[in-house]
Amino acid sequence: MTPSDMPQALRRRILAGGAGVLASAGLGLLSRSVLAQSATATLPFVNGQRNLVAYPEKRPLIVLTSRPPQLETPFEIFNDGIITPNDAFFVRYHNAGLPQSIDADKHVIKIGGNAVGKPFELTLAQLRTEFKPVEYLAVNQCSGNGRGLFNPRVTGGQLENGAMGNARWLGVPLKDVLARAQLKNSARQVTFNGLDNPVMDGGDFVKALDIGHAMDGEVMIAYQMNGTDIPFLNGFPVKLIVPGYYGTYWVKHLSEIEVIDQTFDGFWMKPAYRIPDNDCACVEPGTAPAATRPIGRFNVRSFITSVQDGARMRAGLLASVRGIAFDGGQGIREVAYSVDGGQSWRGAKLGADMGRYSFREFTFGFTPEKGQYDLRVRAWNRSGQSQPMEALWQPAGYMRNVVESVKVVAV
Ligand SMILES: Nc1nc2c(c(=O)[nH]1)N[C@H]1C(S)=C(S)[C@@H](COP(=O)(O)O)O[C@H]1N2
Ligand SMILES: [Mo]
Repeated sequence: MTPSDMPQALRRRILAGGAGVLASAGLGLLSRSVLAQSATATLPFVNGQRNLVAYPEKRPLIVLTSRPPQLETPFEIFNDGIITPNDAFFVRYHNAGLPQSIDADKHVIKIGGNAVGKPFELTLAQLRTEFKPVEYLAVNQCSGNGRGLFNPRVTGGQLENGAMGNARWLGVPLKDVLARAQLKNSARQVTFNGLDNPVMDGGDFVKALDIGHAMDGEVMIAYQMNGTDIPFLNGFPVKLIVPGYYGTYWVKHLSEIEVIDQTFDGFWMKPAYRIPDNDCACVEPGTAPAATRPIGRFNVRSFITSVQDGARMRAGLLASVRGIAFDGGQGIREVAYSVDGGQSWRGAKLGADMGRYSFREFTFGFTPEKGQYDLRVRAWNRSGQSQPMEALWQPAGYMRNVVESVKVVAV
């Protein structure tokens, strides 16, 4: 992002916040020094060369696109802890018209639609003071996390597995806010819009949930992430949290909520963000699904985080291998590991349960002899769902959850 691409709000907020480097160096100097320091990463697929750039409030992250900003978390960071730090959390936008300035004190959320009896506006101050707050950990994951690894390849953002993160969200249940709007019996869906806009007409990013889901008491309007303001690029000052569901529903810079008497069919619900309407949400590679439905909950995933593919290990030395697992909200029941490419499996040790929407840590010990190893992990959730050994395929490149392989050599 060059300084002229950078929304005013980012500048002002950072400058006002007194981040030393920016304030003293000035933006022109900053962008040159960022460029001078910029590192690169090579993701494990063809055309996987990426720049690492530090955007405002962010450490250097993997740049997928700069207009709008789309940033992926370098995978090693997931080994630092169960919570993904705000400055390392991935960023995804669809439209390049980011808000020019957001004054949290003036921000309002408009609640309306043809299925409410009493439309109203809510300020951030009201949200913070007039409702009972709730807090929980939950993973946000982009539908296309891992899309770059699809084989055959599919179009769309070519991500490795860094378009996910786990954070502690503090906010107010959407249910309590909607309860003030006097919902009519005709209420069928609730739509959500944020302050970002398309640069040309059409395609505003609006998402919808069924009324029962919106009123489940868990869907949250969050105003804090990991104990502090939500970073601008992650949706400051308020963001919808839909635990267990793909990130596409987690609308950022939330400004408009409408309760409507029909199924919303805006572009981002139809035809975008749909999956094959069958049990595996998959089709034969290269074919199109006969019918589709909107994408929903996460499937089960697990990753080794302490060892990267291609790493060298010390032969004869006990290595403690660590990783994370998560699912769409049942909670993780079991993680198994293999060091021989899936021939034989043993149970890994689960870490503390931080809630059924959070990453769950696991560990296992492994003393390699000299030679090559193919490490794999596979998780099950509490309803017995797991991960496929061979990757499933679908044309949009969503929902990758194959048992990944980490090849290491012990010397
Ligand atoms: N306002 C707005 N909210 C949005 C989007 C967007 O383009 N605009 N993208 C969605 C998608 S697809 C994802 S994966 C998540 C990413 O959240 P993050 O950028 O905070 O990581 O934001 C969602 N919310
Ligand atoms: Mo996404």
